[in-house]
Formats: sequence, structure tokens, C-alpha cells
Amino acid sequence: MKKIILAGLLAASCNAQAALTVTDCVIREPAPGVMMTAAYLTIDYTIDDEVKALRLPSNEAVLGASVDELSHSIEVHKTTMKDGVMKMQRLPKYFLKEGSNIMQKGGVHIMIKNLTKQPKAGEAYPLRLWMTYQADLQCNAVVKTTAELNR
Ligand SMILES: [Cu+2]
Repeated sequence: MKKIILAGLLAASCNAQAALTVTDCVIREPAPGVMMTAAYLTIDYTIDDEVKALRLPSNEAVLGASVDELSHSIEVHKTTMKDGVMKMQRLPKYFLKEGSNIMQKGGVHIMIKNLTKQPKAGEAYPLRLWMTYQADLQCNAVVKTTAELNR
């Protein structure tokens, strides 16, 4: 309920620059037969007077994500290296710092598991990011091949 009130407060002022914006929203095309993939994006977080006025107890954080057309099993992951072995760990909360927060391969990313459909390069799917305090963020995630993403 608290979240709805805060979202209402944010929506109340018009023409203010958004405190949270999502760009470069992409999904990696999975290899044939592979039923999992990842999504990458950038969240810009501006702590403006309006955000300060909310007196949030902590920085804004991503709690999870959904791409309903592709999966019902999505987690925010963090990649770590331990003794030369790459491991992925679930992040229950991804705290945003002020400025650019880049979710990318080898770092924090959105893991899309148990694909109900294989996304193909060139397609696009609505992706929703669940935020702790402010309204959920949405972007249109474009599916790109690994080669395109490495460019
Ligand atoms: Cu992962």
C-alpha cells in the first residue's frame, strides 16, 4: 500500500524528469533447444529533490522482473568469480546507485529460466522491473544474437 502512495506522489508532479529510466533493454537469443537466457539493460537513477522528499529508508532497489510472454521463472543474478570459476548468485535486492546502473553479461543480469517460448532475434517483448518504492519500470526488450550483443 505504501508503494502505491509513493508512486502517486511521483506521478502528481508533471513535466519533472523521471528519476528512473531504462535504456538498452535487450534479451540474448538462446541457442536452439536451450530453455534459458538473460536480459540486459541500463537503469539511470537520478536522486532529485522529488526523490529526496520521499525520504526513502534506502536507495531504490530492483526486486525482480517479469517477461510474461517468455517465462514465469525470472531472477536477478550477480556473476562472481571464485578461484577462477564463474558462478551466478541470486540477488534478492539489487540496490541502485545514483547514475547509471548497467546490467550486463558477467555482472548483474536478469536470468530468464524455463522459457515457455524461444525468443528469436528481431523480436521484442515487454519487460517489467519490480521496484521497491517507486512504480515498476517497463521497457521493450529487443532480442539480439550473441554476435550482435558483442559488437
Ligand atoms: Cu544468471
